[in-house]
Amino acid sequence: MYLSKLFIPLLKETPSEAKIKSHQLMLRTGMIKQSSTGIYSWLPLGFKIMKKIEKIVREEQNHIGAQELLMPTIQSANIWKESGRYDDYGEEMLRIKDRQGREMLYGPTNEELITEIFRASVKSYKSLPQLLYHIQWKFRDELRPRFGVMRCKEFFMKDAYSFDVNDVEAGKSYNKMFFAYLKTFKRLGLTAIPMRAETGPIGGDLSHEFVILAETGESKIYSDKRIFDTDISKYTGDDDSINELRKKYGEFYSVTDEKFNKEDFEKKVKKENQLVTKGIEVGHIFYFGDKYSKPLKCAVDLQDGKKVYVKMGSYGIGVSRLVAAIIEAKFINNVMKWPNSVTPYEVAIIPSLQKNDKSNYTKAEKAYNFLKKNNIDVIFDDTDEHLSAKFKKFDLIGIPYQIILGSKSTHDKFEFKEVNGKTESLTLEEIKNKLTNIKN
Ligand code: 5CA
Repeated sequence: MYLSKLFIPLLKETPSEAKIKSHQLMLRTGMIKQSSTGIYSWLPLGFKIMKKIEKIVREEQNHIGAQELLMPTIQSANIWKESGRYDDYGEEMLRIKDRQGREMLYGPTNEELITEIFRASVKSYKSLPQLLYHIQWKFRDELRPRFGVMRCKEFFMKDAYSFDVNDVEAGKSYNKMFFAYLKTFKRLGLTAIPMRAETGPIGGDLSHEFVILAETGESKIYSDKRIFDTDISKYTGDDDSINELRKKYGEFYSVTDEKFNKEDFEKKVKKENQLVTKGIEVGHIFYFGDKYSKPLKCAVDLQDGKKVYVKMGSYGIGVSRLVAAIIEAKFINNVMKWPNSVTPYEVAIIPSLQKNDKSNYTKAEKAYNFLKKNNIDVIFDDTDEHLSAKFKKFDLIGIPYQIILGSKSTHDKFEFKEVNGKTESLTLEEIKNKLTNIKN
């Protein structure tokens, strides 16, 4: 992609309404544009990053055997009346009527709808366990939408639902998701810590929030620092190994403020290991047994002929929130660097271009064509801005590698720089090999 052709409405100034880095940066680099309070359009740069996050989330869901489906954004109020949540949910739910006067709503979450889908077809224990998920827009008429896409009204979420015959089997589904979440966040370049949390309007009595540390986070957290040393790569993902992993995490105190107990914290965590800080909730998982299956009469036949209400859990990841969360975690000293797994482009070619001398442009274009031919997703800054202005711009855009054509590049060597890392002088072939290795 030629930068001059990319639809990327860069802003020179930081918009005054943006209070945190990620919001400022997303507006300045034209990743998003506010359409109305708490509602955003995703422009090409931001959308490309979100799609890459979505792909990783999807791959890890598929990996544990979850099956993808798609449910509508607009739901009938009837199923919410059946579950009893229609009145409880309050003003966060956007309620609408269709032309026949039927009560509808824009789905804030889908426990009712998935239960309705499930009960219509599954009748026997033989079809269980089931893990179903969708990646879809959700709407919550938040009282105080803020921080851009971090807390907005319309957001993109992966939501999964598990169906099991009893608590023991349901625990296995919960653990599978727990493991898939840790792997997902690791692939996104994040350290997300599972913390015992309140269940709120979703309900149930077992729940973990997955939180990444950030000063700008809305969740206050209390934890034992040693929890950050847990290495998930040792765990294979079978039931026993995930049990071990859950136990390992269980050894360390880590809760959000609703679950905080000062006495407990001080008793269980030595002073030097106590960590009290803030974090961003990027995922949340719940186990709520038959909270929805019972009122919605979603039961299956057991082997002995008895009927049992299915035991359910639900598992969310804030896909659009993650775009902002990654920025909060990775934007250091005014320089952004996207993790390789989600970067919008793998490398940027940044030439110094003089009006009367076409040689750098020709060389840059040659490098661009060569890398593209070798399946490297590359962006070529073909604008005639001064090199220092280009660097400033790329400090914000955050492409992790740069090929710089300035005073240091020679006939067949290029200055290859890892953002916040070292600079080397490499041939095009060497650059291609390096980038291909990074990708794989
Ligand atoms: N159905 C459950 C399953 S998890 C559920 O809705 N859970 S939730 O309310 O915790 O939301 C799941 C995830 O969506 C959160 O962890 C968060 O990352 C994201 N999320 C929730 N509300 C917002 C919002 N207003 N703006 C952006 N992301 C949000």
